[in-house]
Amino acid sequence: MNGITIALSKGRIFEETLPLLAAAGIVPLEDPETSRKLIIETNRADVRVVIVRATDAPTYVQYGAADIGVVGKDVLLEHGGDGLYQPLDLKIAKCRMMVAVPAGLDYANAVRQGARLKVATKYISIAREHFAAKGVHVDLIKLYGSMELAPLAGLADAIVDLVSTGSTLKANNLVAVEHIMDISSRLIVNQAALKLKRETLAPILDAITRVVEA
Ligand code: PRT
Ligand code: MG
Repeated sequence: MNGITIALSKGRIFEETLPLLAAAGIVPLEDPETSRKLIIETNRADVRVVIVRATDAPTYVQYGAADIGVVGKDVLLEHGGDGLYQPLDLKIAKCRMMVAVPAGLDYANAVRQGARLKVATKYISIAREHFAAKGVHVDLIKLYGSMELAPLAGLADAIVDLVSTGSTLKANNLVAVEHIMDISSRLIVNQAALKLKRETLAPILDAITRVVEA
């Protein structure tokens, strides 16, 4: 295939990438929220969008099944970034990676005592690195979603999760106690495609760069 395949997840990444694609003259012809199609044609015969699970976008781009993709820094750090060229912070889908605990828990004390803290998260590598850097001993428990439930159900003492408005934490009587890092989405590019499809890719990457920096 000589054209360009773009990997996007539906939801906030798809929505927030639309204006960036539009600036590059690319308009998807269907909405993944209403269409069940996983391959979406665009106004350009040589550009298509594939709809993937957010955590699968780096994998599609790494193996060249997609030439470019959009992915949260959280997902990228957990993936490792092998085989990916990351030219651009798109500054979309912004949030913060936080440590949160049940309201009322004395977190400072819990991490000071040297006792092992049970931490539930989808973001094992980010969490491991964060607590290792602080010298805090943790037992990490891998979850795939609804991290907020873990401390309430007695599975963990704390969670590491993304926070945007803070309303999910609040609704579950949790409070953020540490800010690990700011998160936004990145444009990732397959390294081979960057060379082999430069003629088609370069104008798209340039147009997106211009609109992000504007
Ligand atoms: O939802 P699904 O399981 O299919 O996949 P996903 O969660 O990986 O995808 P999606 O589309 O929800 O998220 C894609 C990317 O958006 C993530 O990788 C992040 O980089 C980014 N992003 C930005 C967020 C949020 N904001 C966010 N608030 N991802 C998730 N959340 C969740 C968070 O995990 C928590 O459960 O929203 C909840 C908190 O939101 P507030 O507003 O209540 O604080
Ligand atoms: Mg989600």
